[in-house]
Amino acid sequence: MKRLFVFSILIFALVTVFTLPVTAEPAFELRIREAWVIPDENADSLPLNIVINNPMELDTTYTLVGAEATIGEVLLPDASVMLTPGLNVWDAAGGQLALTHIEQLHVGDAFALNLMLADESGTAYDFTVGVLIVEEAPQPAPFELILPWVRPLAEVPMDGDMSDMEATEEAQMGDMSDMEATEEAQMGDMGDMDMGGLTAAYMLLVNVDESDHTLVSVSSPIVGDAQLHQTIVENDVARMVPQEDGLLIPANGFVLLAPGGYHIMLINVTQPLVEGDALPLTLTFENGLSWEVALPVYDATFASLDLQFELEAPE
Ligand SMILES: [Cu+2]
Repeated sequence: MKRLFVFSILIFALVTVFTLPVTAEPAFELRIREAWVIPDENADSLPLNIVINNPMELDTTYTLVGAEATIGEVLLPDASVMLTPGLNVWDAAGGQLALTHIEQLHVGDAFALNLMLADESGTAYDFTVGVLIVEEAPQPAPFELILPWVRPLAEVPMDGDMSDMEATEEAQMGDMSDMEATEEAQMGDMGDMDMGGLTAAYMLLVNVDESDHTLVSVSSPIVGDAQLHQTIVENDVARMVPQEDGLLIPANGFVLLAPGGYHIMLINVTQPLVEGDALPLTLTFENGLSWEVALPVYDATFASLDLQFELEAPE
């Protein structure tokens, strides 16, 4: 880990100005399509395939100044890598980014890739992408993710039996009198009660298609039960309502999944989720279309949430 750190700092110093802040703001406007790596035991390094939409209307070009992943060392090409306005496809043909000194890659798993970006003015941004480990490239779909994240989960129950805990959880939900009692606070309470295996996923899900789509189900190989929920506050009481009809994403529009609102409830998670991990997730839509993504694990702040709410509907 120390070596990775030195590596990224070196890149930082060589490629860009020295005034970049150490802690950068997340890059909110960038939209993730697909990101994947295909394991190959015989290769010294593996290409990192990433498709990112940098919205045209913002007319901003970013330079990649560093990249790191806990799973291995990220190699940057000698030439500077740019995110130009429009769709950016970094793939094996493009030879942009590669992974080397890889610890372990299991097909079906995922990891987080942290990219450090700088815009033309030298302002730095953090951009975290969940990368799928797959046997073949995932099918493209007319969707994009902005700031996807999964709340970390320190522990999971040893016996894997959550039936009693779920019953307790339901009881808990009906009795929230605090205005701040979102599902986040509820999870905090559950954590205190030693309720493992339960967390939530959030994102801004953009539909770039000309027709409406409805997200009807979600699944993950390491999640027993993933449900679409909405937290609703009535008479100062917060409760989570399963969205039986799914989540509608209007044509060329988006739906925001954020603490206190819509979210993907992850129940019976079988592995701890720590920063540096990513959760592989399959989103299935009403027409049978499914989209494989990976959501990076970290604890986003409420400050960043405000910015998400300020985003305007995509063109
Ligand atoms: Cu929930």
